[in-house]
Amino acid sequence: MGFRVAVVGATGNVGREMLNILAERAFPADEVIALASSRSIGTEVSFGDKVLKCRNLEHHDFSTTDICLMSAGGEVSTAWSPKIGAQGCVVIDNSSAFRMHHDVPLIVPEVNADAIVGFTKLNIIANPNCSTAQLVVALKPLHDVATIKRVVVATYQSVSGAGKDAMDELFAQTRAVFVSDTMEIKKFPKRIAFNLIPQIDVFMEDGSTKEEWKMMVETKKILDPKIKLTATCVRVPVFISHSEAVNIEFENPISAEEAKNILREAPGCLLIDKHEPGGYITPHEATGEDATYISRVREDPTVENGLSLWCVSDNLRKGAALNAVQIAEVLINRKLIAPKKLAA
Ligand code: 11C
Repeated sequence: MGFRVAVVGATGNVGREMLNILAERAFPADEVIALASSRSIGTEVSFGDKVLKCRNLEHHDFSTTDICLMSAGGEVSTAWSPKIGAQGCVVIDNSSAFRMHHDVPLIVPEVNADAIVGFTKLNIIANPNCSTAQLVVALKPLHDVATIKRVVVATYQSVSGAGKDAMDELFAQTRAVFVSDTMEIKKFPKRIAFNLIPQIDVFMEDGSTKEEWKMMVETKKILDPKIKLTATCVRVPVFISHSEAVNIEFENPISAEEAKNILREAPGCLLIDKHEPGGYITPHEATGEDATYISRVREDPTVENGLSLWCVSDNLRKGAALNAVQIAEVLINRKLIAPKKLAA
């Protein structure tokens, strides 16, 4: 008997990718149900070679569902995830609503799969922010060997992180430049076409942005609370895949060559690092792929035990949908859930 899986927010960028990934990985589901808000009822979404019609989230009986992949934003998650969890359906939530909650594990399977056991109180497991997920996949194997003290990261984040409307805005603005049309700015604080914007999410009191804060607190929760991290998060005119320039200071010595050998073998990582033009990964190549790509690994002689590297991953996949499905796979592989027996 297989599982019953609901995808909430099935018409969004991440919801659609969740359905793709469930199908690609032949997830052991007897039924996959696409759920959305009332305005998207009946909208058709692809699931492998099938087409699913979105049903109304409000009318779904979660007591007959085993796993809910939730990607409908923080407000919907705050309202729905605890109710769904209370009906015995495990919620894997892609929003930031519960990430820092004491009783909610925040999981990247390659990094802290063992922490998943903490989900049973609320039946909610959180998926991290996309920019955090790829970063911790790259940091974890290095931390295990040389102990990270401090990370300085600058991100180059694609517009798909801000949703489908944001992708449409980049497209429309780019077109407007070429045909000399009026340019509309709606989703981003400034024009994004042929530009970049050093603000993702709202400002915090200390002048950092919430995206930068999330990278710091989520890395601590997933990897190690002792790691110090400072981030500068920047939106760039790229449709999909986030890139990160990462500088790391370690407790113990580690050479670039050692780091490369470790990253070559590390789960979820793919090293592409040739010292020649094009011998590194770009967001265009990472799109549609599952790996966290690492390039440009080099020693930083300006600090003791320092390394710099370049890290790129598909933010809709490892940064969101893939990580959520991998969490569901951990639940199943570790026998932490079993399909509910439904009345005949
Ligand atoms: C972005 N990282 O690129 C954001 C999107 O906390 O899940 C994901 C926000 C989050 O805009």
